Formats: sequence, structure tokens, C-alpha cells
Amino acid sequence: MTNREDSFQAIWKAIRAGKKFFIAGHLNPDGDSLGCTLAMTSLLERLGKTVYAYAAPAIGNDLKFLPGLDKVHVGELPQKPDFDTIILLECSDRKRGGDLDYILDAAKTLVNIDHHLVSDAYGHVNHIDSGASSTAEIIFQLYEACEEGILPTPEEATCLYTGVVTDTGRFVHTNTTAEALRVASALVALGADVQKINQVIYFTKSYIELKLLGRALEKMEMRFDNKYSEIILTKRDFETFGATPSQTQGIVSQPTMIPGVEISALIKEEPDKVSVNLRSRGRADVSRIAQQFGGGGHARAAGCKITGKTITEVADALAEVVQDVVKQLG
Ligand SMILES: [Mn+2]
Repeated sequence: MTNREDSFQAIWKAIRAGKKFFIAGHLNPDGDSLGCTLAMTSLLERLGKTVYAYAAPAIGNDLKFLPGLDKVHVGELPQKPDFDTIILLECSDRKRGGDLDYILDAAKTLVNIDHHLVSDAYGHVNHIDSGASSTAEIIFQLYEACEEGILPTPEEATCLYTGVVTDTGRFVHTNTTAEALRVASALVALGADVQKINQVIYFTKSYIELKLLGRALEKMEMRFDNKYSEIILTKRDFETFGATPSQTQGIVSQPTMIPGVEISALIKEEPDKVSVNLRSRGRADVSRIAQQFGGGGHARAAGCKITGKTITEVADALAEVVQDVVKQLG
């Protein structure tokens, strides 16, 4: 597709033509991935389509309030891949949604909607806009491009607003563009439940999560002229508080508040792998670092998962790459 209006029309064509849809976001669903899956599912059902919505486990407690979640098959893939149309949201490549090949290969039409900087055009229809704050922003624009004048319901608006607000870090990251704010404003006007979203996502933390945050900050180390902050959480750290590696939301962003820190890393020892979350204060592109370890993401927020290495080996290998990057920043 050459331009964005064309690809929106191509998506609507696929929606009108399709009867049985499969919709999925990426592994470790975040607010954008899940919010878009839910809004899209609701929209298609309103249009009389049959929808199988899938989300990989596990859904964070902060996203369980999202309207329509009961319709999503969490961790349950369909037995028979008898769908005519697939919509993959937020998946920069066809593996990001998990092992979906048997479903994707069987479908007539594969629609790919994404906003990642590095993204494959693996669909029959692709709408990739790395200038968009979130996939939710793109989905709202898709509604606007609809000739029939279909608008999000208040529930769909709540799901999409959640995507915009979480991907922009509550309208803080550089992707907080005029367009992102325009879309957010329109979604509020359509009935997005902003109070609830703020309360659940931003003003709720468990005792365990706060204790783990304390441990993480205690273990934070500054390296390479204080330009690199490294937090290593081992199995033992999680066990101490009865916590799981998924209860670390927001921790990796904390060190970027320190003036001079260019890159922050949170390295976690998980049962079968080591996972790395990376944040940049703005000058370094951490998606490039993550790519070197088989991961990906955005310039300011990226990550990777590494198997077959100890947490110390991962931390050392990562530090070596980071050292070069911060050296080049000067
Ligand atoms: Mn996103």
C-alpha cells in the first residue's frame, strides 16, 4: 500500500468481506495490544462478524478491568484454523503473536496493523505507521476512515484510550504528539472512562509490587560514567517477596529520572529464561540494542528474552553493548 488512506480502505474492504475473524495482539499483552484486540473484537461483532479473539497469557491485573475481556480466549488457541480473515495487532513480525503459523497460513486474508519502528510487511494488507503513538491511535483513525460513519462505543473508547495512555506513558514519552492527544480527546468525548483507567492502571499497586520496587532500587547500580543504570533481579529476589517476574511494571523507568542516565536496564531471572527491559532517556536507540539479542521494540523502550545463558552472562553481554552505545553518545 502506498499511502495511509489506501491501506485504511483496504482494511475496511477486508472487514466487509470477512465472515470469520481471528484477532490477536502480541505475547505479553500490554494495554495497547489488549485494548486494540478488545475494541476490534467489539467493532467486528457489532458488524455481525464471528470473532475469535486471542490473547497470550497472562493478562496483568491492571488490565483486567477492560470491558469485553470475558470474550477473549486467554492462552487458548483454536483447534481448527478455519478463519477467512486474520487481524494481527501490534505484531512487528508474524512470530510476535506466538505460534500462530497454522492459523495465519490457512487464512485468505491477513491484516497487519502496527506502529513499531522495525516492522515486517507480512500481511496481505499492512498498515504500519511508526509515527503513531500506539496501535490504538491507528485503530481510531481506521474508524474515522470508515465511510459508514461508525464510531467507537464508550467501551471501545475505553479500550483504545487505554492503548494510547499506556503507550505514551500517560502522555509523557516523545510519542505524545498532537495527533495522539487529538485521538485521546476524541476518545474521551466518546465516553472513555478516564477516571477508572487512571485509578486502576496508575494508582493501584500491591504490597508485593511495592516491596519489589524497593528491592530493585536498592540493587540499582550505576555504570559507565553514570550513564547506564543496571538493575538485576534474581530468582531469589522474587522468592523473597513471593513475587513473580511480571510484577515489575514501571521499575525500569525509575532510573531514567536521574540526570545523566542515558540507558536503564532491568534484567530479570525467569524460570526458563532471562528477560531484559530497556529504557532510553532519549538519545540512545535501545531497540537496536534489544535487536542484537533477538528482541525489539521502540527507540525509548525495548526488550529481549534470552535462553540458555545465566543472568550474569546476559548482564555482562548487555553491558558490553551498552558501553559502546554510551561511548558513541559522548
Ligand atoms: Mn503499542
